[in-house]
Amino acid sequence: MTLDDIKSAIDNANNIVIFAHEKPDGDAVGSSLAFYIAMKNLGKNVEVIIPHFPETYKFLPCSNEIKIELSLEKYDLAIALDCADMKRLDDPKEIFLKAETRINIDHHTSNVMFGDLNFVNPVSPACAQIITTMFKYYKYDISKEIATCLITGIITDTGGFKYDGVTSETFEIASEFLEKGVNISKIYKDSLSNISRGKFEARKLAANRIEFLENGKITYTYITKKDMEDLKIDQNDLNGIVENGRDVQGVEISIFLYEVDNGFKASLRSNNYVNVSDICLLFNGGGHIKAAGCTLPYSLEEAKERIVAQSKRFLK
Ligand SMILES: [Mn+2]
Repeated sequence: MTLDDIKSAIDNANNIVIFAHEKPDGDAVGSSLAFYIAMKNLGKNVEVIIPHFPETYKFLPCSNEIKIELSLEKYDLAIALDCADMKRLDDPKEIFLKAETRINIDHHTSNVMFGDLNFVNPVSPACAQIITTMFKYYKYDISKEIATCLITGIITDTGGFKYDGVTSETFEIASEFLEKGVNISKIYKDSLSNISRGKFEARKLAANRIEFLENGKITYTYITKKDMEDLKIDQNDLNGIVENGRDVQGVEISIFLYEVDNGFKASLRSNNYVNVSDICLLFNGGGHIKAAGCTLPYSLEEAKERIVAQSKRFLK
């Protein structure tokens, strides 16, 4: 079975490299560091590459060991975590492709099974929860450091245990980790509540621009490159903006656009019945049923028009 095949691949590898998705969130970062520490504990020569590491997660153990450039050209094993497809994989993608064996561990419904070995569970609320289950199955020692990284992934991808993907296992894991001495309350604050001034200003600006469309069933807002320059922030500081629209009563779909080199990235959230991953797939993106994204290579006006037009079609 796949889980055993992955274990053999790990056992047989000397040099391992760990990748996450571009613009990594708490799940991508937490999963990567948990895997990294576990591989180090096994005595592997392991590297984790995150070219743009978000400041928010500097509190995680071993975050100072994350590489922005890799030291080898070819690895025995490359592991992609929390990443649905090759397009979203962080750079350098070619090093991932060149590896002897490629493993894909993820929980996105839109995962395209791009690894030689794929362990994908779309009903798991976080990649970190899948990894927790794997480590238990492998009887790896889940140290306090590893548990801190894993619970950070779980807390951030569940919005602090509040999304409906949360399972009873999620709370069992949290309970076990609490017993190991992991400070869940502090992790919650560090990763979800405490935000920089720049991030706060970006949220304020985006909130001021929110438009209510389709009788208040859709919210739309945006941030341009110029805004990011003015506020001295980067894309990592935009996490959470799309949630603001979703929290308003009567809203089914929240749309947030932010400018990138080739147009705009769209981040979508839904409340009850719309599958936003399906909307984003129409634009070659994807994600989860209630949280997804895509790239719109258009001007702001055209990007807005296209994504809103498709979103409307999904409303009841
Ligand atoms: Mn995730």
